[in-house]
This record gives sequence, C-alpha cells and structure tokens, in this order.
Amino acid sequence: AVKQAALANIAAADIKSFTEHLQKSKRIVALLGAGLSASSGLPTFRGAGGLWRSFDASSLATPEAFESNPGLVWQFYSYRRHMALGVEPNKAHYALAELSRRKENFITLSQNVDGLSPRAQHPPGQLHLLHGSLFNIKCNEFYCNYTRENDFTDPIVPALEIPKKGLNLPASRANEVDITDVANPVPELGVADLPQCPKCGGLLRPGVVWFGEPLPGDTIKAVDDWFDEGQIDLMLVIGTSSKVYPAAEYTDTARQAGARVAVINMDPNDKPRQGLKQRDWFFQGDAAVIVPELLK
Ligand code: BV8
Ligand code: ZN
Repeated sequence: AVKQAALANIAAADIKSFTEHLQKSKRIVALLGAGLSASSGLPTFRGAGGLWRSFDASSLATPEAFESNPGLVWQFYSYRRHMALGVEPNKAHYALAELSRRKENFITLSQNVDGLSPRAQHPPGQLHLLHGSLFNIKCNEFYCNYTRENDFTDPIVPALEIPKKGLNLPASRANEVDITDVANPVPELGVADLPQCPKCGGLLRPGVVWFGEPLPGDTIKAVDDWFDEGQIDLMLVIGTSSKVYPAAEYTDTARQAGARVAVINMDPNDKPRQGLKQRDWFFQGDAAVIVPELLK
C-alpha cells in the first residue's frame, strides 16, 4: 500500500519511457544526496527536521569551527557516526549497487558521508564519495599524512560517548541527542580528551570535506576522467537539493555531454540549477520506494 501510494503520483508512461531509456543507456552517472538516506532514518540537512535545523552548518562543518572548538565539532561528528551505525541501507542503496553490477559504465557520485552506500555493497570502483566519510579519520596537522578508513569504533574515544541526557524530546526522537542543547551544554572537551594522531601526536579530525575545503583531488580526477570519456546517456539526481558546489555542477556537465536527467526528490521544487528539459523526468516521492521501482 505504501509503495502504491508513493508511486501513485507517477504516471506509468513516465516510468515506461524512463526504463526504456535506462535499458538502452550505456554511460550513466548518479548524484546522491541526503534524501536517499532519509528513509533509513538519517535526517537530511535542510528538510524539515533537518540535521542542521538545530545546528547551524556554518558553525560546525568548517575548519574554523574545528580550530576554535574541536570538542563540539567532534561531538557533532561522533553523534552522526553513532546515528549512521544505528540504521541500515534502504532498498534504494541496494538497487543502485545492483545497477552498478549490471552496468559497468555506471558511476555514482555520493555527497553523503553516512557510509550507507558502501554498506549496501556498492562496487567501490564505481562509487565516488565526493565529501568523504564519517568513518574516515585523518590527522589535522598539515605536515602529517596519517589517515585511516573504515574506522567504525563508536565512540572513537570514551569522552565522545553520547550523553543520554533527559532531553524533553518526543518518544519518536528518544535516541536523538541534541548536543547543542543550551539548557545543559555538554562540558567542554579538552584536546587531551579527543582522538590523537598515533603518528605525530596531533589532533585527529573527521575525514569529511568541510565548507571552504576542496574536494579530494584523486576523487575529482577519477570522476573528471570518466566524464572526459565522451557522451553520457543518463544522469540520475537522487535526494539532493543541488545547492552544494562543486558537486551540483556535475548535472550541468552531464547535460552538456548529452545526458537526459531523471530527478527523484520528495520536493517538486528541488530541481537542478538549469531546471528540467522536455526530455527529462521528475519523479516525486521517497527515493527508497521510487528508485528500486525505476531500476528493477
Ligand atoms: C569548495 C560533509 C572551494 C560535511 C558537506 C555561494 C555560491 C556557490 C557556492 C558557494 C557559495 N558560498 C560557498 C560556496 C561553496 C560551498 C557551497 O556550495 N555552499 C553552499 C551551501 C552554497 N561549497 C564548498 O565549500 C565546497 N568546497 O567550494 O571549496 C575551494 C577550492 C579549492 C581550494 C580551496 C577551496 C565543499 C562542499 C562540501 C561541504 N561538505 N558534507 C558534513 O556532512 O558534515 S556538504 C553536505 O551538505 C552534504 O554532504 C551534502 O552534500 C550537502 C547537503 O545537501 P543534500 O545532500 O542535497 O541534502 P539537503 O538536506 O540539502 O537536501 C535533501 C534533499 O532530499 C532535498 O531536496 C529534499 O527535498 C530531498 N528529500 C528529503 N527526503 C527525501 C528526499 N528525496 C527523496 N526521498 C526522500 N525520502
Ligand atoms: Zn599526525
């Protein structure tokens, strides 16, 4: 019933024309955003209940924030690691992984740092994490290159244990901890309490791309090399507000290479910058329900 309801507002003809085009498509690229993981239970950044609703993004996901208050920033990321480890990939994550196995010339660009696409066995050679991962950790000292991937320890250090405070949250959000709850601010964490680099003794930081930081050079090169290989048949834009650059730019680039664009989004207003052309598709609804239908 849920599936029928979610698909109800999508014309069968649109699904048919899409699946016919998908069948014929060789070179396909997908851009994923937080909306893909919403149904898994992870809040998006800008939607209702968005992660950043209670936190001001510019106050936490930046190098300056980490410089001035590494304890608070680490609590923010430790909380998101804890949340991400507590949920499962949904059917859309698996459907995208499955399509990658069927179509070797299909690459996925994910803006998500939640680790759910890798956990859905998405073939790693066809998945590019543009903004890093909550589960990559690296040294904050510019002269030190210490980095580690797939670190799932939770919490990374005892001081980052999520404090179960008596927040007056509704039962449905009982497991959420709003660490910026000013009513009882979490005690300042000293640098000594935070993860230290085993190589140089400096401070470790989350292996994500903060605002104002460049995207990983090797990732960008691999993606640009793929784009340079020629004509693109199809671009999937799934669960993203297409507001963050340069990630959002890939949709324009794919269009220039001939791609038809299919947007899957809960909000009919969230379209890529250049809007939609006659030959494009917009499928409104929950990505976790629609994507498996479209890719089967
Ligand atoms: C850089 C990791 C330069 C950290 C992230 C003004 C104009 C243009 C650009 C800028 C500008 N001012 C500043 C900039 C640059 C800035 C930027 O783009 N800012 C934006 C806000 C305007 N970009 C940067 O800083 C980038 N770096 O430019 O560096 C440079 C170059 C060389 C040398 C030095 C410097 C770095 C950007 C990366 C930032 N890091 N994440 C962390 O996660 O904590 S971005 C973060 O936000 C996420 O990774 C993600 O990418 C983004 C959130 O976007 P979405 O995924 O789209 O999520 P959102 O909530 O917005 O939308 C959810 C969507 O899903 C909605 O559309 C909703 O309708 C839909 N939805 C909800 N539920 C569902 C659903 N859809 C389907 N089904 C559902 N169930
Ligand atoms: Zn170091």
